[in-house]
Amino acid sequence: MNAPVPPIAPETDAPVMRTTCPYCGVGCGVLARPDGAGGTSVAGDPDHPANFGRLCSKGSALGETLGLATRLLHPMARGGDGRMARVEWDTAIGQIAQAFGQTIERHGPDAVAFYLSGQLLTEDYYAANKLAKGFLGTANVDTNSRLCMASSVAGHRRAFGSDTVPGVYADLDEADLVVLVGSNAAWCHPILFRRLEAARAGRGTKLVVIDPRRTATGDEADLFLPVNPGKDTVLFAGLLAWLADHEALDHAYIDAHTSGFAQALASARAMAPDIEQIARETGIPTADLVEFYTLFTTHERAVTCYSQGVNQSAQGTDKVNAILNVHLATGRIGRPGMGPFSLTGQPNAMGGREVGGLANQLAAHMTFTPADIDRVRRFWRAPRMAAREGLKAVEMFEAVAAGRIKALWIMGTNPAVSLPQAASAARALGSLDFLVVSENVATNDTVSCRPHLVLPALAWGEKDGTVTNSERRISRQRAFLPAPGEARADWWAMAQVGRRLGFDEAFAWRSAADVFREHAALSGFENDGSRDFDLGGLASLDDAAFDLLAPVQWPVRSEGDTADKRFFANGRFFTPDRRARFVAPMAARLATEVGTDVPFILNTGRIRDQWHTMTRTGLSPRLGAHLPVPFVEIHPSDAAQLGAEDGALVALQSAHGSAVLEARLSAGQKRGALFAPIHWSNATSSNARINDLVAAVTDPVSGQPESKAMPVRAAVLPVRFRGFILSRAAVADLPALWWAKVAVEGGEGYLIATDQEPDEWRHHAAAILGTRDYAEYVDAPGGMYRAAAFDDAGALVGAVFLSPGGARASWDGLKARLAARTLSSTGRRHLLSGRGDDRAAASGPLVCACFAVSTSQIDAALAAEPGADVQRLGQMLRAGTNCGSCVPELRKLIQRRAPADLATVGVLA
Ligand SMILES: Nc1nc2c(c(=O)[nH]1)N[C@H]1C(S)=C(S)[C@@H](COP(=O)(O)OP(=O)(O)OC[C@H]3O[C@@H](n4cnc5c(=O)[nH]c(N)nc54)[C@H](O)[C@@H]3O)O[C@H]1N2
Ligand SMILES: Nc1nc2c(c(=O)[nH]1)N[C@H]1C(S)=C(S)[C@@H](COP(=O)(O)OP(=O)(O)OC[C@H]3O[C@@H](n4cnc5c(=O)[nH]c(N)nc54)[C@H](O)[C@@H]3O)O[C@H]1N2
Ligand code: SF4
Ligand SMILES: [Mo]
Repeated sequence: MNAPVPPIAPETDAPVMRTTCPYCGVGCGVLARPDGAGGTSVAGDPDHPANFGRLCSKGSALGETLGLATRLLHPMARGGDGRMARVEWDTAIGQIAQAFGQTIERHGPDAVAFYLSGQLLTEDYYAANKLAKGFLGTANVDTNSRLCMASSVAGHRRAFGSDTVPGVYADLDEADLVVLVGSNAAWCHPILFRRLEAARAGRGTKLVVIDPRRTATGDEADLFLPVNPGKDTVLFAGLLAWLADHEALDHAYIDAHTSGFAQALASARAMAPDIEQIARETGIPTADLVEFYTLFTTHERAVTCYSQGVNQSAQGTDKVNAILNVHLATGRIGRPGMGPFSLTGQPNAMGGREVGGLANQLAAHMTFTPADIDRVRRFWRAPRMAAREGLKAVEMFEAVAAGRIKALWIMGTNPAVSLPQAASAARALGSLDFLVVSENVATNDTVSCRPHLVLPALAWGEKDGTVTNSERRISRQRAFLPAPGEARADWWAMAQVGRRLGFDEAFAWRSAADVFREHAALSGFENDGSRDFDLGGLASLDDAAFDLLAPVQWPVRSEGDTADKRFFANGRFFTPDRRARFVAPMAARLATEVGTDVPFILNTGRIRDQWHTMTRTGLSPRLGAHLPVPFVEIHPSDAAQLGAEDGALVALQSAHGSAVLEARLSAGQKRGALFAPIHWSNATSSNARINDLVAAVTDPVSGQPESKAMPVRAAVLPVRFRGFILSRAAVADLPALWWAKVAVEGGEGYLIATDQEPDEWRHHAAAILGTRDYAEYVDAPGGMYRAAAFDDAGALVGAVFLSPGGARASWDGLKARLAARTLSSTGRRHLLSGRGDDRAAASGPLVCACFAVSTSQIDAALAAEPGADVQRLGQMLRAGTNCGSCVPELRKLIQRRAPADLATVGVLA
């Protein structure tokens, strides 16, 4: 158990635990205080150097996601009848050891594999790699980071000889120019973005955003460059040539510390011969190109942050190197306020890279060279070292489908949703001889793929260990809740399997601290500065020191190492000749081109208040209120051509699958481009799993899939009725044509579409609302159906509402009623009339998730005070004053109302 952390709120007796947010790679410190009755309050840790007390909407809502209702609490095994039944942990461990052991005996070590996640703790990740690469003899260990950071890893290794993120967050405070490439940081790294906004307010930092669509982040930019999908390489090749032509190169740095410059410049010139050609290819107006190039030329303190718009593409590694090239050519790397900066997505994307979680890496940032293999073998005293790289995620699932991989252990990821060609991936899982899934939740699309065994893993608040954020800072995740049911740490389960296979000594860890010390020791083993990753100074922490470990950035080469944590200021890299390498960019082409039958290009990504496949954020009513349904963003002119009004259902179809999504008209889209979120799965919607459409095409260097440019066609899906269902309990087997599930206060909500007549819905409603008393209103000719059920106290417990037409009806009034738990008799009477409680009914979409402030409240405030700015809105409604994630949207609402010259607003402090 953890030693109690020094008291943080001395005025109360409640134990407060310092821990780390389990969502994005910003890695914010969290103070968690369980109330002893199943609830937990959370707040930002004012002393954590990633967030200094702030949390975004997702972090703030963590307390709402800790319930046990959806959790997997016991190991379950599939019996002969196909049903899952409880088994003892001991039996489960025996089954895995036997299945993996026998498969290796019969088919060799490469017939088994592990598919892991950047949401595992470093200790879990370390255990998996040691087991597979040292003791089972296979490097078939890959992770969802392949879908996330692999191109950055590959780009770093090509340029630096190591997978090193050179900079630190403080560089954003000290920069004069920040360029965000393929990053919607306002939504995906919100607290880091707020830090950047604060720096802009203080120092006037210029912000350039490069993205094919205008996002909440793009809205905040001084200069927004709407690059054509995939054309970042051309844009940065053009910048390299421009720097050369405008005498902005650092020749001394290039000569002393790099190689390959002349060739890279020649290739860049060939790719981007003149500004008109660059404008044509990138779709960026010439004047804006010149402005960007000039800004970069004249601002030495420049940081270029990049994320999935760069990584997730068929030429992602070249995009990364095109960015690294311009920083190397100007010597702007490793010094305060300058450098390239890969923003990592998951809370422990970096930790996974540190332990060698990718199939082409070995532990502690070593690779599959004979010397490294031998070093790791000696350290582990490994009987069966993997001798070569293993299969990368997409190849791994191809090998599963082809029957070459026969036993697979999935841990902390939901590949049936997140892999490209998700339906094929799910089918492949069903064909395995042995599939084990370690999960927090009892059901999701992967758990539905008929695993032989599912294992209950500890979740956030229960697990204990370390994670590393985007700036290489290691923070503790500490347990503040007891392990529920029979849930166990992932590292523990793997260590048990290792021991069952006969490797007692190698897997004798008693705690996360034991695993961490071994990991730290390996990083320092025969290192002497030859490898970037070094935690040698933490290798002998005792248990108490591990429990109290304060956030610390690597490298920590010796105890108390306080050297500057930036890399490469000294110009010494980790290549054999210690010089950085320029990489000549290759022609930038999309993997698959649009055509007449597939005229749209589908881009995919994230929304502000949901996390990936929604197994956790999907439980929070507050987070569900911002963007409740799966949608597709479409340019108004394209929508007009399709005949799609805002809110209509649109069917997308690709060569691989289809989805039905609600149209959101947005002038921020390019013509011919669509954007859809990745979050919905078959568990949360009838037909919105976006990766069913996305082809499994990968970058040739990194193996990362192209997730952001899939050719599709689109058509309006005519439906006769739209409506919703509200229910205290989840509803199984919805009889609707289309549905999406939304967490609502007091129960579950479903937004639905149907072609069935009101009369048919009378039967469905009876089944959904059960035997309880309910009132009905049927207007068959008018196409209206409404039913509402009440409990003995008269409170609303369920409702089914349908109305004719293709647009979604507002459900805010009814939602408020379900939450209320009591209802006046007038309220009940009004309910079926659809009039509802006016205040609640008029609330409209939620903008500020922290204080539940809706669009209509904001509109009302702006009507009352037309000159109100963001700060004033904060005073009036509290909107935007907590996490600030909604500030860009507030600004937009203000701009929409205000004449252009009134639209300037201050930045929140
Ligand atoms: N709210 C929220 N935050 C998250 C997550 C979440 O699920 N929800 N997930 C976390 C994880 S794991 C990750 S990896 C990060 C991802 O963080 P981001 O990378 O910021 O998020 P995405 O929405 O995937 O994609 C970023 C942008 O790339 C743009 N893009 C698409 N194609 C191109 C292109 O060719 N060039 C350029 N320049 N841009 C392009 C997209 O339009 C999109 O706006 O977010 C993390 N934070
Ligand atoms: N088209 C398209 N596809 C994408 C992306 C995209 O932008 N576009 N983005 C890609 C990226 S960057 C990412 S990171 C992936 C994310 O995709 P996934 O990793 O598949 O998404 P999650 O929902 O985070 O899945 C994590 C699962 O692990 C469980 N879990 C959480 N913590 C633990 C734990 O400690 N132990 C165990 N055993 N289980 C745990 C959760 O309940 C959940 O089911 O999606 C990728 N796929
Ligand atoms: S920015 Fe938000 S999601 Fe990311 S670590 Fe901080 S609180 Fe968590
Ligand atoms: Mo990610």
